[in-house]
Amino acid sequence: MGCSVDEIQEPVLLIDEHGVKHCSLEFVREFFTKADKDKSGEVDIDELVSLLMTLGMEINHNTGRDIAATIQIADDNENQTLEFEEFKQFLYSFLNAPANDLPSILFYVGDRDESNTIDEAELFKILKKVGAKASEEQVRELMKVLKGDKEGIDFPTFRNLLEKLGVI
Ligand SMILES: [Ca+2]
Ligand SMILES: [Ca+2]
Repeated sequence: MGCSVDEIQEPVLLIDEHGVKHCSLEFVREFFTKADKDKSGEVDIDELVSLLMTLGMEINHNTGRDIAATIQIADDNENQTLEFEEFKQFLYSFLNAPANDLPSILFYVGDRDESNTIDEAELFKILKKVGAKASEEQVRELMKVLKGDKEGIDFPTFRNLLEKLGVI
């Protein structure tokens, strides 16, 4: 049995040793189905906002803008709506990134496997999204230096990298 909207609370969240919140896939699916009122297989901003409001979230000008910005970053195929995979990344970012903090939003939306690090493939996607000017070769070299023998880079390193590349 899944969770209903009224039951969405802490228990569906797993908080890891870094304090990062993760949703179970079952929960994301349930949440997606609830949000996708017209059953089109994608969630638009109106559907999302109305669901968040039914969850008791107050949506003002600022939160609305923040949600819109996060949707834009999560919207991989740029059709202005969120398909399931995109929705999953939206939710992950929404749970973890502080409002209006672009580097954090990019980090969590971009961290597809929720590893709390950004690997090379994830980084390329993010940089493409923000239209970074660096070449693939430059980024690959930078990444090699930054991650050392680890799988990817952590948030402070990621933020630094965005600054170096002039993205933020
Ligand atoms: Ca989309
Ligand atoms: Ca990752």
